[in-house]
Amino acid sequence: MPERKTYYITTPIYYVNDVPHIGHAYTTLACDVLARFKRLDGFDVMFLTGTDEHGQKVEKSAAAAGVDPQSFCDRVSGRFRDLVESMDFSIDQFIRTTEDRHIRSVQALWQRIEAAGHIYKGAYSGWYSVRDEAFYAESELIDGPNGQTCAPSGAPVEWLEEPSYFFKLSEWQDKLLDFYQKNPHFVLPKSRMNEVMSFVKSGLRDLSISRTSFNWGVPVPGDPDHIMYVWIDALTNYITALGYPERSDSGDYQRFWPADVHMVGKDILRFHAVYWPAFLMAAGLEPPQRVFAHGWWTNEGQKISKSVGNVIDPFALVEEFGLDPVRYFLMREVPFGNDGDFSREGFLARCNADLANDFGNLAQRSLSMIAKNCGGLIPQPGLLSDADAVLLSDLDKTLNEVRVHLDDQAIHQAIEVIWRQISRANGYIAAEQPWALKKTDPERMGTVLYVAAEAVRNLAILAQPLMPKSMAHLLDQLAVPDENRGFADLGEAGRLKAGLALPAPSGIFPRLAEKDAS
Ligand code: ME8
Repeated sequence: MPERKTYYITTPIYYVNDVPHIGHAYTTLACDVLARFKRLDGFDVMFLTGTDEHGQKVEKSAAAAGVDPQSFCDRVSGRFRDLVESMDFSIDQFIRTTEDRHIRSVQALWQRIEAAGHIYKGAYSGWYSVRDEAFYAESELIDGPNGQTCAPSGAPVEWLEEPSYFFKLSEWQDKLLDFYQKNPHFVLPKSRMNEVMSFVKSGLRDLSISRTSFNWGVPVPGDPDHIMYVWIDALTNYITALGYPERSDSGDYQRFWPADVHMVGKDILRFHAVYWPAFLMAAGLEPPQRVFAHGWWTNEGQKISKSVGNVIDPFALVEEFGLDPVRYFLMREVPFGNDGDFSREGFLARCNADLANDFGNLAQRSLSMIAKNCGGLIPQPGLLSDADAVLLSDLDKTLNEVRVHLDDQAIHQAIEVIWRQISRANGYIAAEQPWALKKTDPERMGTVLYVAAEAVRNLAILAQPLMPKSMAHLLDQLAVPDENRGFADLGEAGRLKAGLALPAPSGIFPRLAEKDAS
């Protein structure tokens, strides 16, 4: 039997200096949708998330909270795990950079890069931002709000002078440009690939990769006064999870590396698209296949920030409106890759229009007419009319269209394809008027309701990655067995059997409203 195709997708590992907010939920959700889609499409999937626990920022946050760094990390990492539960993320692994396996892995990678001659010892003097955990050139700095000099992100910077190990990044300019040219889709969206290329073309300076002024991190092998730069530590998580270095010649590393997609926010693209492939190539390892940089969420038009006090809590949102509307809105509202704004009004309008009206209505009227007019049994279809055949054959083409979009991580376009079919199916029912056929032509009514039920079944299977719980509930109502919910069951292969008894229908998408407005 041929080996199954594999798919390895990762989220950034999140800093534990802060509790999870909607931005973190968004990135992991996008990966969850892609991972679920690939599993249903027959792939062997590895979906990784976790927490980034070292570095000066975390050390400072722990000190401010008055606890030792490890206890602090345990506590906040636990909240990111809770988010996985709360949002039904189908992860295969949760990695923490304080785990022993990871410390071994980072040290092994360092030694390999060093042995290949890409690391030297020197002294760093320059600007550093603890909030970004990043070094900046003088030319990159901007004037901040209070006349302070800031990083381009607006984060404060400080002047550093200390002994440091360096990675010879300056030697990687041509090799990276060559790699991008050969892999023009390495970074998506395309505009982000252009940004990365112009950054690299503008010249690369050697990168300071160790610090001596704090302790919370992985010691440099053979020189424990130096703590590794938190980004070399963090990026390595993607191979630690596959068993690097001990099991790098067999098992998961062989099966899943290079990763299919590193999903990141646009803030951390440079680390993933410049430093990470350079580190890997320097160690003689393959770079990942794709880095997708998505956009930034604001809240009612404002930058989300703890100090403004407008952080959107994903736990509270799910508690208030239920999980699947939240999953749907985040993935559908904004073209994936662009920035987006969260507003409660926009949320309610979108969910009511697309879920309660479009999909909910299609499911509800098809199922309730079968319950009422066909004794709750899937009707026997007669000869198919042109309209029936067109609807079914359009549905058969949907998977391919969705697949093409999701291979480019164009999640919103995949959703649009599904919703176009929902709207066609609603149009079909409106045109065929099965309710009017009950008296005039019950046999034709049976055919129309059969085709409508098939449309619901196919669309529910396709929408599972997006809204797993609601779609499971809908497929239960169509009495589709658990083992017949994969993409192999779409179309002819899984057609509903006439005479199948359905449970009593119940709504899947209640209309949402502000509490005080109802
Ligand atoms: O950068 N909108 O961790 P982090 C959209 N530890 N996405 C957002 C967002 C927003 N407003 N805010 C955060 C780190 N994100 C490093 C990563 S990986 C080897 C190390 C998401 O906790 C987005 O994915 O600061 C962003 O890239 C990530 O959270 C930053 O998380």
